[in-house]
Amino acid sequence: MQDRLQLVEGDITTLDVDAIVNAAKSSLLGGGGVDGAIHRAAGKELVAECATLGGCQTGQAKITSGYRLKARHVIHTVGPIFGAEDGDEDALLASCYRESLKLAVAHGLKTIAFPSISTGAYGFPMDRAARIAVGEVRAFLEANPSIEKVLLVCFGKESLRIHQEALAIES
Ligand code: AR6
Repeated sequence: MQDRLQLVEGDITTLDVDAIVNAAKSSLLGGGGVDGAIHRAAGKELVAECATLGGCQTGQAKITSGYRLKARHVIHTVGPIFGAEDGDEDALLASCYRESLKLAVAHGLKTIAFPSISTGAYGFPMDRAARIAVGEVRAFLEANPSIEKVLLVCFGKESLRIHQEALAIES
């Protein structure tokens, strides 16, 4: 199990995987942070496809092509805004991971990379978010043997340290 869930430090836009997950906003029309980086790297065809999708609700996910990215697809999910979801933040964040992985399975994808959803502009404490991510991905992998590898991409050393701790606590 452990080897199917891995931590990597770096920029998610560079990864050669079946899908990278985008921490998007509900319009799906691009923004700052990882969303901005993914749209810049993929090229403007990505926002054109996103514009056909009718947005996305918090905790849900939608899939597009990856265009100029090495990743074949982008799975766009909308994380909760910490403190603005009537106490449903944890459940909505867990839903982001689960719904993204369900989409991956439905499209026959085997390798998926996630950023730390909601922990930038949306203000989710990273230690709490990392424990939810690890717990949710582990549970999903146990039930879904078709997924070969899930990467949790840590943007910087501090993020890597926090995710290593979460992995140790949740194992
Ligand atoms: N690769 C991997 N992780 C990254 C990268 C990257 N290139 N760039 C940033 N991160 P955020 P959110 C990390 O703010 O909190 C956008 O404007 C970052 O350090 O990108 O879900 C959207 O349009 C942080 O840990 O996403 C929405 O409006 C994590 O990615 C809103 O921000 C998430 O930070 C979404 O906010």
